[in-house]
Amino acid sequence: MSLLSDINGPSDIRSMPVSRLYELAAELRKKIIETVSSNGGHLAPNLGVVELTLALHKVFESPADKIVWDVGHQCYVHKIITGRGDRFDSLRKYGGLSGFPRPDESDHDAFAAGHSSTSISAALGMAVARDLRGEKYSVAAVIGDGAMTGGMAFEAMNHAGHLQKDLIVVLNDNEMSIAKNVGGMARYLSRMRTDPMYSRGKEEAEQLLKKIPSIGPTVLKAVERLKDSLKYLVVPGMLFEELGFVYLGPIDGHNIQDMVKILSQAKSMGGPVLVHVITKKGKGYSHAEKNPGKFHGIGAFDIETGIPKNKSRHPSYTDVFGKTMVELAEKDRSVLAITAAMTGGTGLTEFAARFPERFFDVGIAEQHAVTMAAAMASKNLRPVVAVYSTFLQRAYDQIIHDVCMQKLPVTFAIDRGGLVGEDGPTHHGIFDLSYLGQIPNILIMSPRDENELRHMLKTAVEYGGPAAVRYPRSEGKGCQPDKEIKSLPLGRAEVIRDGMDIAFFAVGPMVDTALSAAIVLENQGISAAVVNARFVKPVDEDCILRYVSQTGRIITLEENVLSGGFGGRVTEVLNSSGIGGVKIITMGLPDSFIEHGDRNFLLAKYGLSVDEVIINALNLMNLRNFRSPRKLSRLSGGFSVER
Ligand SMILES: Cc1ncc(C[n+]2csc(CCOP(=O)(O)OP(=O)(O)O)c2C)c(N)n1
Repeated sequence: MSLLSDINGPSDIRSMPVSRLYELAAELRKKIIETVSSNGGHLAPNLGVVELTLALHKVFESPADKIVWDVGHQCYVHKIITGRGDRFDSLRKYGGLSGFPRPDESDHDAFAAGHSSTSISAALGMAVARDLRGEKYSVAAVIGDGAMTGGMAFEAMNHAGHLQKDLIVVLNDNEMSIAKNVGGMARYLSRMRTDPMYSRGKEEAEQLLKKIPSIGPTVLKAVERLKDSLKYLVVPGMLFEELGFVYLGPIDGHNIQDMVKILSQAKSMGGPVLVHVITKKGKGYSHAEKNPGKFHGIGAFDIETGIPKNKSRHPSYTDVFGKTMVELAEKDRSVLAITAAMTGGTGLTEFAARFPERFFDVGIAEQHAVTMAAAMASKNLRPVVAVYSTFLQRAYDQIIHDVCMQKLPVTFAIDRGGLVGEDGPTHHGIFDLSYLGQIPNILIMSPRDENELRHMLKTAVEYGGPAAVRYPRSEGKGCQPDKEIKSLPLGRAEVIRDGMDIAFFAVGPMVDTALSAAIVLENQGISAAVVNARFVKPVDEDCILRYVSQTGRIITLEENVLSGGFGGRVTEVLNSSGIGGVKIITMGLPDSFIEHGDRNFLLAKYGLSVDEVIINALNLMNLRNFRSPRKLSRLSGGFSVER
């Protein structure tokens, strides 16, 4: 009989003896491995926090007490034991459980997340609200050592130490971000784990704690005394103490008894307390333990061998970016690569190995990455900041204030532009064309295939000012790479096919959607031009105006929110041209956060499909008799969605 089937909520965890919780931990690991092996997801981070999550739920009474997960990618155990176990097989699927905490999914998800280093700020905000409203509950933030490298975490620690609110920060230290963690904080934590001086300090602290009969203010006083007596030499966590936290740890994050003890102490102490917990990323699944980076976030895989199930046929845009960076760096010694803790994810592994002195992993610190790149560029280097679209949002002011205002030659290689699929709203890269498009001095490009990505990268690096190349999370088309990487003519679109009745202006992968629609329309006797925009900023005004006068009908397509996007820019060109009577439809994503689900499904759902382009074209031409989706689907062979 499985223990898990009897868990209906966290009160069942609280009433279970600790010895049985270990059996439950084994069942949880099995369930998580099975589900992620078929749905994909964050495996290694979740396997590492099984015991920690059980201990947290034994000590804190969720949802009255608030557990705030940082990034939130490690919340699977929490989801299963807070009443969502029966739906866990729907994880990351359209309409199913999200892979991240979502208060609209459950009261037990105290705060939404997906981006790193927000948990301490969020927990502090809750603690302040609790006290102002005269309420009583505990607030605990759970943050990884990787997320601790993010500036926001330090800002929040600094402020929390100042406010002295009752607040617990659980530092889940597994020595890993996605890959090996970087920097002084990582070194500091590692010293606490291994340095005998620190261990001795810890033992002495434990002895002292044991001698104290009751917990509460007495403990605080004792810890204060201990801190004074051992001074800076042997008190572990002195950095946190200086910030105004009481430091407890380090403790074994796979030992539930110890954690329950320390977390209970932390809960009753008052003031800000940091509990330092040591865990093993990927714990309990040998492939993930051996290779926690690969199993950090993974698609479907075979449990036995650990090998991914879905082999891609062609190199991804990310792969092609990585190779091109190596090619560019071979020829130009001023080319540098910068990543914020995403070396593998952004395709820079080979670059890092080939050019270690020109490669910088800054930790989860996008803002710092961008300003540092600006300064490097000001000193005649050509930094390329490789970053996912969604995480670049963090560095908006740095792009404006440090890069664009000074017209510095920083290249932004923006991966995961557009819908990313199963990771959902926190990870879709659907705002970048808008948020970058508003900034003066920046060049924005988006390739229609991986070959064009190569040319755009060279164009960006040689441009001499701020430039962005935005590409999707997908495999490439397998096109034959051109022998030479060449610079593209600035601000010029590419006419892929001419047409007399209507013109499609499309960005990035949407060019192929437009092309498929044009072929279907041709069979119906409609002549549609297809233009690959290439440049989202500046748009090719001449080309737009040429097709306006040739066809009088324009459809724009982009995988970005419509608000402030490419279509808006084309409309502005038309408005300021003074040409009247032009029929235009702008196709893009709505003004809303898009849920998680299969990327192609979402594209179809939100109307970025061949069928929808055809319908819009026919509408513009007043030919409404083709409106039947079924008929269209037959014509286009496309992915049709009931609406
Ligand atoms: C602002 C931001 N940048 C990058 C990421 C991508 N990311 C997700 S998890 C992660 C590593 C987190 O490491 P850690 O906090 O130690 O958690 P662990 O996975 O080791 O448990 C990174 C870089 C992110 N979520 N948010």
